[in-house]
Amino acid sequence: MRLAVVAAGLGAVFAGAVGVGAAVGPIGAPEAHTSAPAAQVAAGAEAEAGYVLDVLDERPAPGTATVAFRVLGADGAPVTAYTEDHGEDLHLVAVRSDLAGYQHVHPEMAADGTWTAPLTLTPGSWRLVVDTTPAAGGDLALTGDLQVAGPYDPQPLPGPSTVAEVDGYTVVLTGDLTPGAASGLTFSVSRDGVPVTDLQPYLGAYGHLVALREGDLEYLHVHPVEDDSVAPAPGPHMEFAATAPSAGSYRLFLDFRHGDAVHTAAFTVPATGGAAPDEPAGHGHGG
Ligand SMILES: [Cu+2]
Repeated sequence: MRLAVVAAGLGAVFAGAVGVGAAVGPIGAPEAHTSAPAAQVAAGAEAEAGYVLDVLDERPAPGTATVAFRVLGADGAPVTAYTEDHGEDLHLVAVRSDLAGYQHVHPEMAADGTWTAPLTLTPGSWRLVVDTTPAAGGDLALTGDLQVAGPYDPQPLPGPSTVAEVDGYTVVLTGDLTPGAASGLTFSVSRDGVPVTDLQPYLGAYGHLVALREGDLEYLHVHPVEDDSVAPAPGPHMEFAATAPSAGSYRLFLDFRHGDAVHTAAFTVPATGGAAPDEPAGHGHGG
């Protein structure tokens, strides 16, 4: 049953935030990976809608490594044509199995469909998430793993917190996660006690949120709260809606851009209480 919920609800790995407020921002409504047919969304599975993530070297050395991979279609051939989303053909998230070392990068593709990107890897098992939309269709979140040799130094998940400090910024999270129910999450950015109101667009939005569950590294369903009648404001608030498929601890990674640099604020958020997760009516899926 849980897998069915996952398949139905986990379309969004990346979601852009709509700023809250009336100020006119320089960008339009953000895009989000929320429109994928449920049957094509099965985060956590290696194959999805017939597509497979083919990691070319699953055992890179620790340090700065170039990860290389291909997206193979149902016919086994590498996909070379993609549809841009959030300004990129393909988004790669890498995180160690203890949810440390989060990286969100944009690989380059060679003509033969081989993607490469530099990652900084410490010993341990790493989860790769490739978020992409082949031109032929299908909004994918393909996963794979890397095993990096060396002494693994697992880090405990930081305790739940609604405040994150990063690069001199303070980000405050308002909202809770309730298993099986949509919840609003608002992030507010300030620096030295002053709200930041001149966030810079990053990948077509003012904020991007990636969320993973402790343990199985499953994704949380996240999408921006959109109001088509109001242009997004460049801070200080970024709003998302999220549905936690089941109880557990989630690590949220919020990317935002300010001062010509991208900053990532991370939060541990427990999802407790609420209704037991169940498969929503009307969410068909391919099993
Ligand atoms: Cu990206």
